[in-house]
Amino acid sequence: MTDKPARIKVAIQKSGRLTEQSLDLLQRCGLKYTKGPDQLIAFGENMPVDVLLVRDDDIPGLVRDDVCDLGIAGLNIVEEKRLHFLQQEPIEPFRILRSLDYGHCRLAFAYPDGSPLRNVASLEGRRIATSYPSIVRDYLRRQNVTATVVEFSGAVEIAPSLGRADAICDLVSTGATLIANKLREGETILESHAVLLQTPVQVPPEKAEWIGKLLQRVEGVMQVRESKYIMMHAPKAALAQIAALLPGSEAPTVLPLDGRDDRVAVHVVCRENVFWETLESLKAAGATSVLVMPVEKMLA
Ligand code: PRT
Ligand code: ZN
Repeated sequence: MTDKPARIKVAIQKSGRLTEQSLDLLQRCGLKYTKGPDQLIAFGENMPVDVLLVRDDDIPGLVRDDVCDLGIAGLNIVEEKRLHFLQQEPIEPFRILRSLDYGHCRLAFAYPDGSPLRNVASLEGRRIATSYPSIVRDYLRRQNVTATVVEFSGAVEIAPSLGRADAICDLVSTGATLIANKLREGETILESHAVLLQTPVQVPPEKAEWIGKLLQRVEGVMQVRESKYIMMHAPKAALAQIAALLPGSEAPTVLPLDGRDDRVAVHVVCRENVFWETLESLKAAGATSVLVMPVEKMLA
């Protein structure tokens, strides 16, 4: 074990698609911070938690080497680095603590328009450009396809038109980049989103306590984002029907209404998003005065 002071270091992306939501998540967990003069570290003011702002590619390595206790990066980067580290040393390089609800994209094959290539099986003996060589090699091996993986660090989508590859495997979100480069999307090999990583090293108790607190708060933030507090008036006779319509709810609180024997007030927390269709079904079941409110904080 190293002799580090008991402050927790969390690595997040310095500037990119995951930065804003990662900082927002830490702030919602209660962290107030001041950025250092070099903008590479944000010092926690009210918790023993400092945030290192780095390139996303460096995050898994910083967590593996125990330079940082926690890290947030896309599963695409995490899985690529995990496979790479496992080749060097056959022990899990870090722990993936949980999935986060942002940074969604997919790692997928794509074939040039008009080419005879249509699926992974047709890639036998061909060249595939990608920034994810370990994931792609691992996938091809499992599919029993022998192909050459050409590593690109960016602009993978132009590799076929440059004559450098026959197909690509890259991240896709809306699909607009593929269309603009005359590529057809094929098989998805990884559904990706941001994940929270922890060092594989056992942490001292004073750090473990804060990591535990932080994790519980992350859990709360994730639940709150989806949760809604619903209030309505409903016929007593329709209570079972109404409870069945509410997504992910626990037993509702049922309160009497002044001067009404047949109707009650119903309050409930739904742990899933509530859509207009649900409200329409509640109304059809006899509910009136239906209010849906956001939940500010939650501790399960
Ligand atoms: O500087 P640094 O190395 O930290 O940043 P970066 O440029 O490597 O990463 P960045 O900020 O682009 O992405 C960070 C993470 O966001 C990725 O590792 C993914 O986990 C996630 N993410 C989500 C995406 C996308 N969506 C995405 N669409 N990362 C990249 N893209 C790119 C993709 O590579 C392709 O070029 O967007 C293009 C496709 O988008 P569509 O919408 O046209 O399909
Ligand atoms: Zn990167």
